[in-house]
Amino acid sequence: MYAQYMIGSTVKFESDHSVYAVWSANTLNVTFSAVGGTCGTAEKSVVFGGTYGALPQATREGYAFLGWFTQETGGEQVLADTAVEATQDHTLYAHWRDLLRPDTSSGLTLDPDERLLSGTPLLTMTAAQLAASFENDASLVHVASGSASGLTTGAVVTLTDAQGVIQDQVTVVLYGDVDGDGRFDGRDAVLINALTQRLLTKETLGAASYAAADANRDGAADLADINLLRAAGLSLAPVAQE
Ligand SMILES: [Ca+2]
Ligand SMILES: [Ca+2]
Repeated sequence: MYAQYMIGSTVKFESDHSVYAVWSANTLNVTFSAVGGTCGTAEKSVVFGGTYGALPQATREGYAFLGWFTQETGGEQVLADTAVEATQDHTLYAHWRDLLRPDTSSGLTLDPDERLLSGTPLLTMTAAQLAASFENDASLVHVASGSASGLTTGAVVTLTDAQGVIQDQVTVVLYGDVDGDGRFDGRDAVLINALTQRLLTKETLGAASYAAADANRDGAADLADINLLRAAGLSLAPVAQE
């Protein structure tokens, strides 16, 4: 003899006991394969004819999670409202988009949210050297340098796949080079001043120039940065990037 318990039932037992899960025939087990990444949820139960419901997130360093698919390569994407049409237990596979990953030895820092690239080596690198400073296949990394003389704030690094489809894009920041000419001088100071006067905003200036305006990287663009740029212009010295 057995009793059936609903989820949330309060059950009182008089003695030692065993409880067995009895799945009805149309309950299926879905396994999540993170394919190189990690996922906190290994599996979930779904019901044939129902929907998949909430699906877990997967994470992988240096990649963007695209969602769950029926095949490791290709296949159909499965969303929370996708109907369960499979009649057997099955696996869903994480798909990933490749992101730019600077070599750990490159001295470059990538802000993962703003997609801004910074670091002292940018002061002296050529576009070709920058393109070779990533873990990614160098033939898929393209640098629009911004200036013939070298890298500047606003230079764009693009990662494509073998078919040329853009996978990721990051923008160079040289702290202090607000106007993106690769120099550190009074013209940058003028833009920082306009920012402090609220004549310019992050939106009008762009994320890279806005980040560059905090030349001493103390968290605010203000008089100290203006003075730093004026001094840099007089001495024709670059602003320290570290
Ligand atoms: Ca400049
Ligand atoms: Ca500052």
